Amino acid sequence: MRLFIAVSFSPAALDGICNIRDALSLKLERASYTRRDNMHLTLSFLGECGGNEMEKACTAMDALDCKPFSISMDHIGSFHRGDGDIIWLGAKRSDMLLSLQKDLAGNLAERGFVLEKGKFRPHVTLARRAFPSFHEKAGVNPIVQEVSSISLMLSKRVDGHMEYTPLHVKNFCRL
Ligand code: 2AM
Repeated sequence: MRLFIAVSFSPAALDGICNIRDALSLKLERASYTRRDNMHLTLSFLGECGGNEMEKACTAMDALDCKPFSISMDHIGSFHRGDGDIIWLGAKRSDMLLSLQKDLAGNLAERGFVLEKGKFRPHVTLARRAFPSFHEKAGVNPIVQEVSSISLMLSKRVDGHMEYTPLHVKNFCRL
């Protein structure tokens, strides 16, 4: 099974993100747009895992000691790809988010996961295979989301669509 760990969004935040995606679609000639149900911010991509690794991922999440905090998604950017760009909504720099991602990666590494190297670029993918390219970073009205939990997600292709299902949730305690 293909797994990743992500922050999910409230219905109100999803409304705002979908509005941004829909406004973006007016400026693009073609793209494959992320469906509302699939919008998330990935903290760690685990790739193909067995049952044992799934258990380890759950303990890595449960070992986190994190308090709820807010993030603000405030700009659009892109990753250039040969088959068309990935266009995303990016999070404003947040030390809490960065340390959550770092602590999670550390807990996963302690349990034997070999994670992709590279800078963490917190984002929600809005569109893939987008044309034409979109070079500049553009500010948008911020979408604010409280991060009070993270989820272990199963990624599956069903009838030609990606379907993401939460398998485990780690809630953050206020006190
Ligand atoms: P993306 O949205 O930028 O593609 C599920 O595939 C989630 O894991 C997506 O949010 C995806 O990010 C992220 N992810 C990170 N690395 C990945 C990889 N090598 N392959 C597929 N998805 C990856």
